[in-house]
Amino acid sequence: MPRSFEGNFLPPKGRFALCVARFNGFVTEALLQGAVDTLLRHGVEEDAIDVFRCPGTFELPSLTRRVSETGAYVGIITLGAVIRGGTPHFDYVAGECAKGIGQVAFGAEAAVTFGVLTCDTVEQAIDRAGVKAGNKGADAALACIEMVNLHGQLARLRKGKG
Ligand code: INI
Repeated sequence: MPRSFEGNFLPPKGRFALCVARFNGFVTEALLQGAVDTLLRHGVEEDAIDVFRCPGTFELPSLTRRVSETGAYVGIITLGAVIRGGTPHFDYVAGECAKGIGQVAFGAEAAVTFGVLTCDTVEQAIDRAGVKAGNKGADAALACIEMVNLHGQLARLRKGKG
């Protein structure tokens, strides 16, 4: 039987950071609430959670990189909402953000997850922030817990204790 590795949802050791864009705050605050609630319900202590806010989703990658460089966090959850408004701004902001956070995630020690909504309408965004279609902030928090625990297993393998 081959060995198989995947993260579980047990309370992970270490601190979590939430990087949140204030633009479309009525949506991003709901994503934040969903993410914090998920962390707490999975046994992460309230005082192990820090929240960092930036003006908009465009600023999320640079904030996330700097938060990751502190070395203080095992998990970083990024939260934002880009809503199409009939201008090309949407594509630039959404594209830069996804690319930038992907680059940070690739190079970071911490597990970095993506809770950024890209929606055509306000209604779609609200639905994905806890109304009809779940809460993307909660999903990103859950993925982060799983990845932190998987990183823990990989660290034990690296030390020859796996
Ligand atoms: N920022 C968002 O987070 N969501 C948006 O929908 C959005 N739109 O559409 O303009 C948005 N723009 C602001 C941007 O993220 C920067 O904060 C701004 O351009 C300053 O750099």
